[in-house]
Amino acid sequence: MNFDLRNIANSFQIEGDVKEIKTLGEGFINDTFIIETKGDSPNYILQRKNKNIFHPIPDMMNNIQKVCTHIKKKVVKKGGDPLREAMTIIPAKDDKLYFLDNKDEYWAVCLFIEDTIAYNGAETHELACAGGKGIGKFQSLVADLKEPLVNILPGFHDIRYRYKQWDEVLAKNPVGRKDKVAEEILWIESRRDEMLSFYELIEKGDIPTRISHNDTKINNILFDKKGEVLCVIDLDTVLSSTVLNDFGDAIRTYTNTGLEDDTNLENVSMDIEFVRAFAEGYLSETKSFLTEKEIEYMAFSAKYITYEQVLRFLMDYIDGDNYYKVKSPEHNLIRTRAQYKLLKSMEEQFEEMNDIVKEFIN
Ligand code: GN1
Ligand code: MG
Repeated sequence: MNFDLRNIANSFQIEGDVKEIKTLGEGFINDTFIIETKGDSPNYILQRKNKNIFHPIPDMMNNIQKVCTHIKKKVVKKGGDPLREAMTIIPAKDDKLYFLDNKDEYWAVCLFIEDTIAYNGAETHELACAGGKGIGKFQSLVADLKEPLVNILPGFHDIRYRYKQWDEVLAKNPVGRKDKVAEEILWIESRRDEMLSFYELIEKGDIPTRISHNDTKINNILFDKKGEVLCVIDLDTVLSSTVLNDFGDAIRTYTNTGLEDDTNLENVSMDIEFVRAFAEGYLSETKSFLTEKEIEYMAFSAKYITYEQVLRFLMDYIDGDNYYKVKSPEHNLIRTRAQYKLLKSMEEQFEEMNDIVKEFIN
């Protein structure tokens, strides 16, 4: 689809004149651009929000605004800079938090935070530790947010819901790919009971529900030049769920020695020293409020989220690539295999992961 990006940008309350609009990043869901302005005016991030995934988008934008406003108040109280330490949503000219274009597409703009770095992998232990602190701090900042958020992504990290989708896709087999991935399907099926037992603890309330980010992969965090976390971004998925999803997704991305879609499986494994570094940072911010059950299942959450990711990539492959953007017809299968290799590595090092959590709790 072709969009008149300038016209869209100018539908928002941005300062200055647009110089150029360029594509940014590698998101799998939304389309992201940077709006560069002339002179000293700030630059902005423009996103086409994926209405097939997040709905309703207006509710999602309200959720994000609630979270940002809450964080900004706290940053100001502590003498920090609310324009750098939290996302700033720029409303459209009609004051809505989004702009609906004439193709029925939703757009949103936020301030671009200058002098920051986003990483696609944790390069050092210090960075992983800082990332852990950042996610932990984010969770503690929103822990007392009392305003309810609308669940714009029902069933997002709910494995019962994922199995329902999975069973339907397998039954339909819409593009005839199922037979080709018989072995991969067994990877999912053989762990069904284990994953459901964990999920039951959340359903029963033994593991509490709190506001969490739900997409804590490393590139959703902005670091400053000193390597400290400045701001957690990509708040589309902020929901009431378990904080374990955030820990698990971070471990999935910070500790992988290869790429999420590595074609060379030998590259892929979980580096236990990065688990240690991330857990140290994370627990330094959160151990005061986490419950015993949350702590008990922290290491498991890494397996849970990685397993869920294997399932989601494989399900999308069988479904004919309708959810994730793909760069080649086999891309979702490549992702599936690489994430499965990571899951196996987590299973092999599960006891060590548990010991690390205990180490930083005591
Ligand atoms: C998607 O859009 P992005 O890349 O931040 C996805 C996550 C997956 C991730 C896999 C709303 O995140 O759940 O873990 O890709 N977001 C949504 O890298 O589905
Ligand atoms: Mg992202």
